[in-house]
Amino acid sequence: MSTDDAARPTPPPGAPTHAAAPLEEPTSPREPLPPKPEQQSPVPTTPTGAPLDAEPTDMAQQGAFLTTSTGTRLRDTDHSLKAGSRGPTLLEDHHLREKITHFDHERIPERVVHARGAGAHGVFVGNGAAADLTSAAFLREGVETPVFVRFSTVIGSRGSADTVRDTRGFATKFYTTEGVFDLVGNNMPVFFIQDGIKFPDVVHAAKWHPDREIPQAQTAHDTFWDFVSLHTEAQHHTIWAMSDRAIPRSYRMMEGFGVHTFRLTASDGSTTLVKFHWKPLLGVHSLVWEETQMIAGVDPDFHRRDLYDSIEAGAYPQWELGIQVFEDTEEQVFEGIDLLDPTKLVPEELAPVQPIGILTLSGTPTNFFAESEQVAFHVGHLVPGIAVTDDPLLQTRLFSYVDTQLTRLGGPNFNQLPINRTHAPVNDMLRDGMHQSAVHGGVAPYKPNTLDGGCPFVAGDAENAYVDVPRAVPAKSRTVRELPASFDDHYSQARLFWLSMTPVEQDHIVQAYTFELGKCYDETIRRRQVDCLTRIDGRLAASVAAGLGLPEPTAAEAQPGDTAPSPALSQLGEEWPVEGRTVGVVVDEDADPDVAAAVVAALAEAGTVPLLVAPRGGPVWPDRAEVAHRTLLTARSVEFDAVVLVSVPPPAPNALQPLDTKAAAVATPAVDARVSLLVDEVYRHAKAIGIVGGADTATAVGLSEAVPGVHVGSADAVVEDLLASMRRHRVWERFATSS
Ligand code: HDD
Repeated sequence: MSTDDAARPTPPPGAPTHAAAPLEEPTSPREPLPPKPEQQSPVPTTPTGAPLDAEPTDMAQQGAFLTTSTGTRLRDTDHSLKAGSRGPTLLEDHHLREKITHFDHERIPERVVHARGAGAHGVFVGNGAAADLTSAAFLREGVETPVFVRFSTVIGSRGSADTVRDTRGFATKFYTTEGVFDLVGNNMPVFFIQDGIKFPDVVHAAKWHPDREIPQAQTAHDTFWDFVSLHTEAQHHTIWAMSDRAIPRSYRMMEGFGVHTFRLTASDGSTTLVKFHWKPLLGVHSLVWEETQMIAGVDPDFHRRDLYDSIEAGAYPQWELGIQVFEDTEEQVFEGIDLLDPTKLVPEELAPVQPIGILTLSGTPTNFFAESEQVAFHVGHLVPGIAVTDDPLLQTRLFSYVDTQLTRLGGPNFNQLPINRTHAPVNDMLRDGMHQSAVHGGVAPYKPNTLDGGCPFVAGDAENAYVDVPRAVPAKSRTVRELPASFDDHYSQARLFWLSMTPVEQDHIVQAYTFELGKCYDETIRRRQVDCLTRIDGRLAASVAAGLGLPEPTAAEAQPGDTAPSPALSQLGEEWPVEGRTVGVVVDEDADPDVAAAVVAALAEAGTVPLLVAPRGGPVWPDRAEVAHRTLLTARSVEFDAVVLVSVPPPAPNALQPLDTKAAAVATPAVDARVSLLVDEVYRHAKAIGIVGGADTATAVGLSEAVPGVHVGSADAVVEDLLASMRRHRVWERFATSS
């Protein structure tokens, strides 16, 4: 018995004893698992570009024994040091104080916008098509550049659900040999405001109400609609936000846009204006509104999980980077569209998107905080060959992104954090400050100097110095607080977007406006927004007004002129790969295991992820190895892009059944109510359904082959037809359109 045990008082009679429980933790020290090769953080260098002695992995956990932050090995981390086992805790316990103090400060302020997000590592490979337009080395043919991409929602807090209706951020950090280039874009090509001075206004309006901090991560409330119906330059972005683009199926299936017009500079000094586009190779695909709401409860991490799972399964998401190219004229106007106005897009039919490289995401973060949370993007992180324009939104952003990191990351040295470190040599004269981790040599961090031999020297053209493009400044201009008259058109492109949608997509837009405005309490706000809609389209305004129970709106005095639609803006009408889509394969013990195996094999062969869904967990058939990936209890339709019924499980005795009034109304239901619910939801959400068997099997779940996207027959035929439906993303015919 130790001295301590001797001092321990005997527990009172009846008190629970803490007899030694069986140990489950490993009892002998072992080295921690090393990170996967693709999860290494960028190779650390000092801010002067010299490699740090430490390997990246040396910077975090290492060795077998627990230590303090200064490396002293610890004997105990479960008990604070006390004056006797029932006595007070001693101030001298450094380990206790270090552990609690550090914990107390573990959280940093969340991003003021884009707080909820998820990141991944990857590589960008240029194809050389832009080499004549820009000197940027990473865009040359075959150059491979490491990247980190962070996707995000804009409005919600860090813990909000992934599938809310919102714009998505699509920010890419290219670690080029010439420095870091950040392309900080969104999944929509236009923005709510034209001048950055309005950013606090639009964000305050879109975020929760300040008195109660609700609603979370939504624009379906009075303050947002109050603002956008008054500040009408927001109407174009708003109609995008009411479209299916705002509820993406996956980060892997979103387009990305640099939004602003940028300026490329070539080695010969010539310049061009461009807009950047990311095109997902899996196509642009969205959820349906009811699905998003269900997922927000069933799996709030849906997009984050989808990104990590697909990368870890080797289904690496890919995007083509493309540019629309415009002549760099003094007016900076293309086909009547002011290229400096961030509320305007240029239809791809007028300026095709030319591919300049491919992005592949192939690594998940090793540590969410160190990478996704601490990554700091900035539109001013530019490399030689890429420059900004006078877009007044972009100009303000150039200030905001460094400024915000001072609060969020606690000081001016955030570019020394591993995820933000450039892979190019650094030789700056920035010194000291909070969290300085470099040990700078030399005595003369100033220019000119003799004491450090005049170092560092500035570079010229021959050494690839960044070029500040000499651009024309309007002669005799006066300081003004105004925007050019060309920015005054707030509606014609909102109408362009509306006219470019198919009837199904238009219906979804009508429903979204009706839902969001239906959540507003103030009728004057609803009416004012409907007035705005009359300027976009009469039928749109009338349909929303009807849904809200408002009088039929009168035609707007100023209708925007008719404009040619841009079919490229629609998500429908093409076929896309099905890689990485999940298919629920419903089986039970009565299903033929060989047929089920054939279905699973054919789906996997096509690159989808088949998941066996059975009435209970464990092996599906007594003598076979296949185990259920999901049970009827743990599965929910929203997890699947399509469903195949290999058998139709009958009601299981004593199974936990969802409340299903239809099933309850039938005296002896033939089908497990959870299967009926699954089929109902998959049907409603316009997903493909395969039924292996005959018409009677289909009838058992209330379907028939005549229903669009329902495929009945042999395993082979069902899988083939199902995949054909999935390539079109949804069974669009199932949506009853009003037009
Ligand atoms: Fe911004 C973050 C995209 C306008 C100020 N913005 C942020 C992020 C994205 C965008 C994707 C998240 C980056 C990350 O993952 O860390 N922002 C845009 C786009 C805009 C835009 C596409 C318009 C075309 N932003 C904009 C304006 C301002 C800001 C006009 C300020 C005047 N944005 C910020 C910020 C954030 C930010 C406050 C919050 C966290 C951060 O920067 O690092 O500085």
